[in-house]
Formats: sequence, structure tokens, C-alpha cells
Amino acid sequence: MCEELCGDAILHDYTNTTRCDDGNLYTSDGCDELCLVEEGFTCDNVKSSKSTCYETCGDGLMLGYYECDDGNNEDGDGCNSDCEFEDCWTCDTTLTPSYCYISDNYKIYVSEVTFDDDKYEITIKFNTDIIVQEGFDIYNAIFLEVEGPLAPYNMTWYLVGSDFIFEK
Ligand SMILES: [Ca+2]
Ligand SMILES: [Ca+2]
Ligand SMILES: [Ca+2]
Repeated sequence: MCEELCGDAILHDYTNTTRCDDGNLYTSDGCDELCLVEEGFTCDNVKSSKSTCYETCGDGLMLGYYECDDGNNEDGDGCNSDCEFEDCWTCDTTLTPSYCYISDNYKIYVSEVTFDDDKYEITIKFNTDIIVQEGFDIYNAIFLEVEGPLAPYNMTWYLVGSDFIFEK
């Protein structure tokens, strides 16, 4: 049994999927400085050879090697089995996993939930820019309801940022 030397591109313990040797001691390329497979990566381990590491597609994590990662390897849901965008879909890749929706339809979706000082803050987004005519009562046009075991909840909502354009 040869001694394992990390970074020499020769992997003796090739059947252990948590181990790798990509020939360097750099991190963020899938195989870290201790020759451990990094989170979100998969390495192909060949006996006594250099490991080839690549970002895992379908685990929901975006590490910069794919267009999107919606947490699965299915086609037809906006982010395909190779983690590429699909036609007629838009994906919000700032979310983990990526959230994809059909571009043609106006939709509202929950984009973020944070908890602070006994309060939940829920950010709701439209999937596209919304143009509202001046004088339109947006606050009475949108009805929001939160359901749960402790309902009714006290709730306030307001528009955030400059994404809302009031057209004259
Ligand atoms: Ca490396
Ligand atoms: Ca991924
Ligand atoms: Ca998919």
C-alpha cells in the first residue's frame, strides 16, 4: 500500500467518494487542500490517477459552473437535466435552489422568508416588471392572507424598492 500524498495527482484510496486528488492544493475547485471532496461537487476517482471534479448538477447549490440548479435532474421545469436554462422559462438563480417560472405568465411567488424580533418578514415578488397606472389602488387590489395553526396573524405589507413603476 502506497502512502497517500495529497496534491500529487495520484489517488490510491480511489473507492472512497469523499476523497480526491486533483493535483493541487487549491480549494473551490471541488477537491480541497486536504484532498476531501468539497460540498456541491462530485469527483470521478480513477485508481492511481488524478481526480476530475465538477459541480454537482441537481443538488440545488449554485457554485458558478451552471446556468441554474433547481435541485433536480428533470427536464421541462425551466432548468434542464444539465442545469441549463430552458426556452420560455425564467429562473431566479439567487434563490437556493433556483426558482424557475414560465416567462409569459404573471405570477407572484415567495422569494425570501426571514425571522427577526418575533416577526417573520416574507418577501413576495412578481416574476416580471409590473406597470401600474397612476391612481390605481394597489393596496386594495392585492389581497394577501397567511394561513397556519395560530391564525389569524397580524400582518402588514408594503411595496419595497423602486421596482414598482407608476405610469402617468
Ligand atoms: Ca483542488
Ligand atoms: Ca449544483
Ligand atoms: Ca430541472
